[in-house]
Amino acid sequence: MYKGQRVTVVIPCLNEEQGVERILRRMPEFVDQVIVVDNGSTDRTSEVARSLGAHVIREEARGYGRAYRRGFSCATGDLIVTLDGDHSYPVDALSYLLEAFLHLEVDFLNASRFPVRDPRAMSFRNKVGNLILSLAMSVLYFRWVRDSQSGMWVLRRSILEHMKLTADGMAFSEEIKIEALKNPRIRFGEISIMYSSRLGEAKLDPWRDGFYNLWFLVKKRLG
Ligand SMILES: Nc1nc2c(ncn2[C@@H]2O[C@H](COP(=O)(O)OP(=O)(O)OP(=O)(O)O)[C@@H](O)[C@H]2O)c(=O)[nH]1
Ligand SMILES: [Mg+2]
Repeated sequence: MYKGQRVTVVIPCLNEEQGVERILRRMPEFVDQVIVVDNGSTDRTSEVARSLGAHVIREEARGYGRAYRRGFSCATGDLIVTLDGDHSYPVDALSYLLEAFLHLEVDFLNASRFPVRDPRAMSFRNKVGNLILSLAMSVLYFRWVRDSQSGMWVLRRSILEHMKLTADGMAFSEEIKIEALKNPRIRFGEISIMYSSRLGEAKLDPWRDGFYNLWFLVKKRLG
C-alpha cells in the first residue's frame, strides 16, 4: 500500500532468471502484489520468482503484449507499475515514480529512459531507433513523447477498461501509450528515470521490432 493505494507490479519474463531475482530481492515492502508473467521460459525464471514471493502466471502464447494483457487481467491493485525482468529499469525508483504519479495527478505516467547516462545501457543504433519511433508517435498524435518504447509505466488500473489493447508483441509498449494519449479522460505524464544495461540475453530484435513498431504506429493512426 502506498499512500492509500494498493500497488501491483507486473513483470513480463522470458528467460530472465538473473534479472528477475535481482528485481524481486529489491522490491519495496509497500508493493502489495507482484505478478511475473512467464511465456515458457526454459531457465529457472518461474522457480526463482515463486521462491521470492511473486505470483507467477504461465501464458501459453508467446509475446510481450500477450504477457502484459494476461498479467493485467490478474492485477488487483489500484495502481499498476510495470518493468522488464532484465533489471534494466530501476526497481529502487518505485516510490519516486509513485510520488510523481500522485503529485502530477495523472492516470498514466511514462518513465523515460532518456537521457541515457550509462553508455553501456543502450547502443547508438537503439538510441537512433528509439528517437525515430518517439518522433513518429509525437507527430502522429500531436503530443511530445520522449520515450515511446519505455517498458516502465505507472497506471491507474481503472483506465484499462477504456483502452483497446491488441498488440501481441513489443508494439504493446507504444500501443498502451497511444491509448492513454488519445483519450481526453486519461491524464498522461512523463518523467525521466535511470536506465542500466540488462542482465541476460536481449529478446528484442532491433531491426525487425523497430520497423514493425513504426508500421504499427502508422496502422493504428489510420485506424
Ligand atoms: N512473458 C514474456 N516476456 C517477454 C517476451 N518477450 C520479451 N519478454 C520480456 O519483456 C521484457 C522486454 O524484453 P527485452 O528483451 O528486455 O526488450 P528491450 O528492453 O526492448 O531490449 P533490451 O534493451 O535489449 O533489454 C523482458 O523482461 C523480457 O523477458 C515474451 O514473449 N513473453
Ligand atoms: Mg529490456
